[in-house]
Amino acid sequence: MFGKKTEVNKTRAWKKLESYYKKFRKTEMRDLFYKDPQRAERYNINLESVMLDYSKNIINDRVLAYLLALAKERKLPEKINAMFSGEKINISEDRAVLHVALRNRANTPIYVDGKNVMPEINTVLAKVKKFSEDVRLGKFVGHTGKKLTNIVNIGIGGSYLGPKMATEALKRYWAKDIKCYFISNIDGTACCEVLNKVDPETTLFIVSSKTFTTIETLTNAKTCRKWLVDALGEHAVAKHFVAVSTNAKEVAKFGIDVENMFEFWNFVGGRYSMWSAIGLPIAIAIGMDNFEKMLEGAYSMDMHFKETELGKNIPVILGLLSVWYNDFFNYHSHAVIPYDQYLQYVPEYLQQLVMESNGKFVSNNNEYVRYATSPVLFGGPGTDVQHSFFQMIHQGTSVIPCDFIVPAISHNEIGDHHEILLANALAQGEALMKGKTIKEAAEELKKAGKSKEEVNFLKKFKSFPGNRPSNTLVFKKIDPYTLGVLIAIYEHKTFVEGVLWNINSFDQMGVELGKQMALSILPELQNNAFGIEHDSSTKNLIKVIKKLRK
Ligand code: G6Q
Repeated sequence: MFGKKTEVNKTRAWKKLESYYKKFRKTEMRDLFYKDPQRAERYNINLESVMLDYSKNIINDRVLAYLLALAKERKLPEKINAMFSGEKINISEDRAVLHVALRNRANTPIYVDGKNVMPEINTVLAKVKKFSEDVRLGKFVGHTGKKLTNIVNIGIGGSYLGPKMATEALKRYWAKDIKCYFISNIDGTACCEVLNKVDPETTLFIVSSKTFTTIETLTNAKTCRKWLVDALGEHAVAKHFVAVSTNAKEVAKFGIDVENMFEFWNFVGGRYSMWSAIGLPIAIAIGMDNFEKMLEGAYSMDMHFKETELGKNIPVILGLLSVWYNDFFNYHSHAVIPYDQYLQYVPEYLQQLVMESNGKFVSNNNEYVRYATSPVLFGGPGTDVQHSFFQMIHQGTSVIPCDFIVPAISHNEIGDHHEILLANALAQGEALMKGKTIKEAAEELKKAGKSKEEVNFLKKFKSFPGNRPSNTLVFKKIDPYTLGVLIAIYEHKTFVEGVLWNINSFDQMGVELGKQMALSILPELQNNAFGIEHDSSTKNLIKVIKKLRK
């Protein structure tokens, strides 16, 4: 089936890693820690805003040197510069990739097709500032003169996950009287559940869609528009609907005045767009000063990524470790566990960022790749997930490297909650690394007064293999600046992986086929029309569902 293969895995640096891996793979982190008391200090990057401890990885200096050689062989520094300077690195769509321009706080010119993009970015940011302030201050009010206090974002994918994750992460910064809601799914329940909670007179709908052609968003927007018009009349639309899009024509066609449209551009990918006007709900909720702090945090990480040598560069190290596990150890999953309830949607957000960016099988040479690309990313907030999937992380047959995201201070320091939370975060990393040998398990059982038979029977069940890798990102407290730093770390880590795998992290052709087929099945569900020929399973499912819906 597959033609010519892209063979990043046949290059010199890759081969070196491969042969060293064979010698090194059985190395126990326990021993590495025992032999080197300085290990934690050496495998650590400490910035003002965040500290990365990557010492609990199955690495030594040699592994790192080989990984860094691979990065150089793949021309990572040149590719970082290409992205920052507006080159069209999204080759399948012939687009520049400039989410970094959205938070370019130095305002240095960045050119696309000979045009500096910064003036238009600044214009839209100024528009976001004015509008968000007007809504917050009650200067831009609803049709009946009431303050708009319910902000409903209608959008999906990249036009939803970032704003939802960030508004939740920064909930403590919301204006007291403002509430944010999100409608993404085409499932009517998503719409109804939100509309049941809000009052038309005080609700602002933000229809966020880069293309303004996405069926879920347009269907939800139409339903919400009808709901509003039924309650307040057609004239109310201008005061209750705004759009964020690149497509003014479709926005106008939908019936939103382009005056009420916030523009963004094709050089911003959906999943990288929360820094643009797509962040409007964030700006309204937390205020423009805080939104700008988030941009500043991301900008500081951009500068770190662009200007720091590879070996001391947080996104580079994280990206290299990911390739090390995914392609050499064959660990094809990755878990992200934030120990902060406000960060509960970060794993969901990262799922899209990572898997939509790097779940690819065609290389930039237009050939099939011969190695694993994106790992499966999943996660959830600690300690909740310790009581669900952590069983597998500790004792499963697949090894799943973890990232622990740990704020030293909580926004809700009540009693000793946060200390218990922190103790758990640190304990997981230590337990995963050290494990518990059968001998240790047996000794523990003996001490607990178990009989010889019980000890023998239980000792294996109670043992832990250990040597399971994790990174820990520690910072003071989740605030707008730190959130910007954190998200930019993962954006750039994803970029590093894409460069190493020689894939385009910035298209998403893989979501198209299902969409196309849904369009052909829809008329068959709605009436007795028959579309394309289906397989017998799909045909039967259509029949059964139609019968149930009668
Ligand atoms: C993200 C993807 C995708 C996109 C949605 C919504 O990078 O492109 O998730 O954001 O399909 O698209 P629209 O914003 O065009 O409605």
